[in-house]
Amino acid sequence: MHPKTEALIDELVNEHGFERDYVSEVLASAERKQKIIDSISKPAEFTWTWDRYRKLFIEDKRISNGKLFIKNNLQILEKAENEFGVPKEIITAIIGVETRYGKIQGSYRVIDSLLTLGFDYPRRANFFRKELISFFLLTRENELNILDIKGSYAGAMGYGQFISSSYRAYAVDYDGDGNADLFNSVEDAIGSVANYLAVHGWKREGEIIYNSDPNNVRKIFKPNKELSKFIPLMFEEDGKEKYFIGDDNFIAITKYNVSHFYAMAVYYLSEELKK
Ligand SMILES: [Ca+2]
Repeated sequence: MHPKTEALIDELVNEHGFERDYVSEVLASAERKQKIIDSISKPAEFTWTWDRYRKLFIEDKRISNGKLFIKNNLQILEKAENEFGVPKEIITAIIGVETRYGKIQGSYRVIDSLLTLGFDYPRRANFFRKELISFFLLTRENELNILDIKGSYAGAMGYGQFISSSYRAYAVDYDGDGNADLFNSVEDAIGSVANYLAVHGWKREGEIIYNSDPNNVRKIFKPNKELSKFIPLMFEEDGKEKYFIGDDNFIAITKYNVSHFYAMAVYYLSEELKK
């Protein structure tokens, strides 16, 4: 048994009311996997160039499937757009970048990922240990079999790849069956992505990025304090340096995934989906 198992079992039993036998069995069935540590240690966001990253996400198939996704889910996307102020192309682009519109939701058992990272990935062990506890709570609340649920190597789940704490906090039932199911209900996924962005600062009719050049960046950043939350961005694209200012809604996308590449890819894809 891993030396950290005992304390985790105690916490789940004493603070969250789980049966000791259940927790012990689940943790004994979970497998620690080196591949999970290896994957999280070299994410594309930090080791790839922007050109490589961009070409992975902004390509014909993802664009055409995104347009099809909008066509097939237009009514629910418009409902979410009206309610949360997040354009249908942005909701679609996030689901497209995360899982190719729900097709690739991840092949790791979430219990394995969270146990591995919560116990044996010191840099972010506290974070993943908390997610592991949230995962126990989530599966209890939603009556899911904790050993069956699959997701990414980092424990992200469903169409929009929500981690457990986000699932519990921001998932909404958008098809009216009384249950927020981000694995099987595209309606729930659409509502939940929009809700997540709205809660994290998305502004209705707001801007995502401005094109800029180095001189403009300096001008914008000079004395105006109100603008200090904006992010200056430089991307090397096809051998050229391109300058942007990330506005409120760019920042909101980075709350979904902290990478600037990620937010920019979502933005680019959303623009393609409008064409
Ligand atoms: Ca539902």
